[in-house]
Amino acid sequence: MFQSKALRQILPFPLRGHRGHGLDHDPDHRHGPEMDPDPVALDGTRDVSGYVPADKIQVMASIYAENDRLAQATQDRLTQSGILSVNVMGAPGVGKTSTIIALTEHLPDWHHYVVEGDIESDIDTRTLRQLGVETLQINTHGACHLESHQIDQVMSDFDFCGPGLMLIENIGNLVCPAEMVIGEHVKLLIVTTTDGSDKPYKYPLAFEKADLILINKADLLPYVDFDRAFFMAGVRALNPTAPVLEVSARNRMGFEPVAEWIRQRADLLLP
Ligand SMILES: Nc1nc2c(ncn2[C@@H]2O[C@H](COP(=O)(O)OP(=O)(O)OP(=O)(O)O)[C@@H](O)[C@H]2O)c(=O)[nH]1
Ligand SMILES: [Mg+2]
Repeated sequence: MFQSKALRQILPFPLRGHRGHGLDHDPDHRHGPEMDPDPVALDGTRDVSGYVPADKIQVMASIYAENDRLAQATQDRLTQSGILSVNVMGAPGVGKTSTIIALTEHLPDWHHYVVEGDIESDIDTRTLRQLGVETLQINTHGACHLESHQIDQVMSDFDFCGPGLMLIENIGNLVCPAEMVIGEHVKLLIVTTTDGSDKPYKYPLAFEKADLILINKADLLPYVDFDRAFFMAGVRALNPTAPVLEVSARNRMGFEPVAEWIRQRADLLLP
């Protein structure tokens, strides 16, 4: 069953949610401590997410507190430098790097600073550097999301030469990156027409937390069965306000309103 009442209300059929990311309670809740100790649901399906004993709650809380403190310090430093930071999230291959390239082209008067997060390799970093974009690489060697201490470490390696835009490509993953703040002003979530319109229902936290949602690969809409109405019903049940825009990063289509939204955010959040 869905933890989110809003999703339960709009669905005509029962689906199973991720218990570790309940949306009806503490919005900062992460893995573990609040889970139902009985892993067997009424419909007979088994929750294998694991129950964490109460004596571990304190340890989890302190880990996230330190992450959040460092993230706030990074955000403050970027704000003072006039740099808007964007946490670019989405599943592998949705077009995060392609979108970053499109955004640098659509905001040509800004300085661009990119952090590339990957489990392994520097393929995307090399692509961006070849285009002249200042890019630093973080490899997590297994971890499914970036953390704020990693951003804090690369901040001093940037040669900040003025106000601008910092784009942080998180690890390709629609689950874990949504749980962590890493110093961003804005969470940008990218999904694609090719991945199906059921993603808000299956991965609700990312949609709930997003400030801006892009549906990429819009050029492929004629060839896939992406159901806009079903997708939007799920998004709006979780997130009533985030703009949802269709783009094609490959064809550089639809990015004018995205760039304008980013300009407005910078006007709002930066001195
Ligand atoms: N048709 C189409 N293909 C796209 C579009 N955007 C990206 N692609 C293709 O999708 C593939 C993945 O794009 P990337 O930008 O590397 O995606 P990513 O999310 O950065 O991938 P990872 O870093 O591996 O998680 C590439 O082959 C792109 O050319 C689009 O708008 N339309
Ligand atoms: Mg990439």
